[in-house]
Amino acid sequence: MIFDTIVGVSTAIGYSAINVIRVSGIEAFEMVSSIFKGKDLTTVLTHTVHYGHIVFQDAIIDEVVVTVFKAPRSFTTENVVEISVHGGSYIASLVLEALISKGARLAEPGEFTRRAYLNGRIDLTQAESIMDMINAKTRLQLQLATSSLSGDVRKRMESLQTELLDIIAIIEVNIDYPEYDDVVTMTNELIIPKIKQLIQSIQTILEKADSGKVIRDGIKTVIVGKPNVGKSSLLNTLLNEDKAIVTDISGTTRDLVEGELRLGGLLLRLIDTAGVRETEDIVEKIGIDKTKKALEQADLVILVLDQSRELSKEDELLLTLTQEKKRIIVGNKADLGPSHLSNISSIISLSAKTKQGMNALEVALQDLFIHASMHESTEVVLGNTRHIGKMQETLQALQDALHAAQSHLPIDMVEIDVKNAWTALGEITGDVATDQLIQSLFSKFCLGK
Ligand SMILES: Nc1nc2c(ncn2[C@@H]2O[C@H](COP(=O)(O)OP(=O)(O)OP(=O)(O)O)[C@@H](O)[C@H]2O)c(=O)[nH]1
Ligand SMILES: [Mg+2]
Repeated sequence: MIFDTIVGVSTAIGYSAINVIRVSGIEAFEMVSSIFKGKDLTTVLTHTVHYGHIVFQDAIIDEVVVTVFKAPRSFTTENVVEISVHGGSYIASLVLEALISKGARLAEPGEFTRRAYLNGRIDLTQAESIMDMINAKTRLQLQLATSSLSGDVRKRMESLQTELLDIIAIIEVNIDYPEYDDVVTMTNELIIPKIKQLIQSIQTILEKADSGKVIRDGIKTVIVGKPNVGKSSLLNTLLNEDKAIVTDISGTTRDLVEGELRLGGLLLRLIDTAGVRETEDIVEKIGIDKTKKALEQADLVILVLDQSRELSKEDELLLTLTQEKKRIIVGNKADLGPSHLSNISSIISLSAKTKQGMNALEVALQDLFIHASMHESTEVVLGNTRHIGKMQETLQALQDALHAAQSHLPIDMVEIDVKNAWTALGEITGDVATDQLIQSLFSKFCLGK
């Protein structure tokens, strides 16, 4: 496709040494050359770097270095020039202005990447992984995004699509040759095991995706316990800062206090809560309600008990309340002497105050999640919420198809479901993408990307 020439600043505008201005489009070389004093960029080789000056309206704006990428060997597959100017927003804005006066258009957010997609250089999963890479905060998040950038997700989706095509082919043969009566049962015998197998693969991918999601979005970790057991102290110790207020008064924490902890490549979104107990205090009551809500949404619960005391009614209530959750039970205040709670299985003894035993907690946290993560996985790990949603749609459509086939519904009914599965899969890679989807996806990108 031939598009107009766009320009954008690819670096964050602010106080920096260098800004990179990117120009892409059919007239990129001519436009930059018209304001560049140095080599004639329309005649230089691709992938070369040139020193010179940006001159506009007879004044030198900046001393720059330009990099030239000739179509189709560039990010967008178009002619691309990257101009490295000095930092600060003023110079960049002058160069933008100069290029716009030569006919370039200011790029919309994500427009460079959109062009790379529209020109067939990358698929949707790769475009999205660029955004995920920019947003990554941990090593695993980055790893997840880069594996998708390399095309792993696309390849896996294509292999699933091939399997779907297999099924569609059998159905089509049946529709084209309806005169053979025995073909109907024959078709069911052929496609039911194939659909079942596909359902199995997709279920495995979705199970893996759970850990992908955890890597991408972080683990929502809620610290709960009765008042005064040291929840806020534990949060502060984990974060290594005095984030939450700690006092010896029960009911100190009234609202949720949050902090982020990076642990072995994982991101924990820690939430300290108000201690749970019966209370008449209206503010505390609201806090406790929030605790219960946070508990429902938690990926992981750290239940804190005070091991210097016997188990109380409130502790028991919380043990029951969190039973179904992925949880770690902590026996805090280990510095105060022998534990009264050693009968509770897999309790981790530690002291938020002296930090003894904190290591064991970190190991337990990593064990819970890293095992399930991408390291030992041979199946592709989907980390992107949109992809996971589409995968679930695919699964649903296939389950409908299976049901239809098993109930001996007319074969064209089965085909509708199989084709729905095909469409949902195609929407992951962008094979089947609506303009609206493309528009909304790319508008989430930063400017100049
Ligand atoms: N000896 C000892 N004291 C601790 C330890 N952790 C917390 N404390 C003390 O226990 C008291 C309560 O600590 P907090 O962290 O405020 O407890 P909390 O669970 O957040 O309490 P609420 O917010 O009221 O629910 C404070 O006096 C802390 O100094 C510990 O490991 N050892
Ligand atoms: Mg507290």
